[in-house]
Amino acid sequence: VEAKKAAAELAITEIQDGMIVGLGTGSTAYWAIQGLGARVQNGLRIQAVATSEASEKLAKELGIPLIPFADISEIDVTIDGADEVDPDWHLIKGGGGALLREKIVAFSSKKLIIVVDESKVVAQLGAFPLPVEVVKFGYELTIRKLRALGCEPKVRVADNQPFVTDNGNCIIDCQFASIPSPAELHQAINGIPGVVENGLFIGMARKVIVGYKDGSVGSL
Ligand code: A5P
Repeated sequence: VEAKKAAAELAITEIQDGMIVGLGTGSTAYWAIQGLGARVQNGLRIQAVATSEASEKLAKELGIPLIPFADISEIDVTIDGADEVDPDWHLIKGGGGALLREKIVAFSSKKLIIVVDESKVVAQLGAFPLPVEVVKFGYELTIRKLRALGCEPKVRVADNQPFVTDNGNCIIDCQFASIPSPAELHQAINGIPGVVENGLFIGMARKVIVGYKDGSVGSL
């Protein structure tokens, strides 16, 4: 907890009056939203968009003003977590199932700040199974095409049912032996009809803040 909180607290120091802020999802982004809530209560004036229903609910509880996507063209800063970060700042995201909304928000953000604890930093992506969001229609076929890319695909289950995303889709967790060429794999996966989006975030992060067990922080 300390490591995640420390990283999140450093990240929110970048947020200033008047900004439109993207709120990430997960247990690290949670601390960023908490910290922003406290600053808003102390007079910080921001407007926010959320990357999941869970984060939207938390923001509302904390009194962070939310703005409809229709009213914005760009987001100033988004603060989000990740499941893996490599030395090129490529990411695997979607462990929490929010990868599609996270990628939509990240793509329209001037700056994406990633907050992680040290356990997420890897030399090469792929030990964490890559989450892929797929539509339910014909997903047995979609899964075969994913397997043909060289992974062991598994339908994500929650409470003995296939997990359903905020967008009404399924998540297939794809275990590759390793992911030596993340950009190519990203293209190949998104080229399969039935795939909505995958959890590889290539060249999107502009800053990575790493929190350590002793509460110290550093940049990657
Ligand atoms: C949510 O879909 C993910 O992309 C999260 O950003 C990721 O799982 C990180 O979550 P934690 O901070 O809880 O590890």
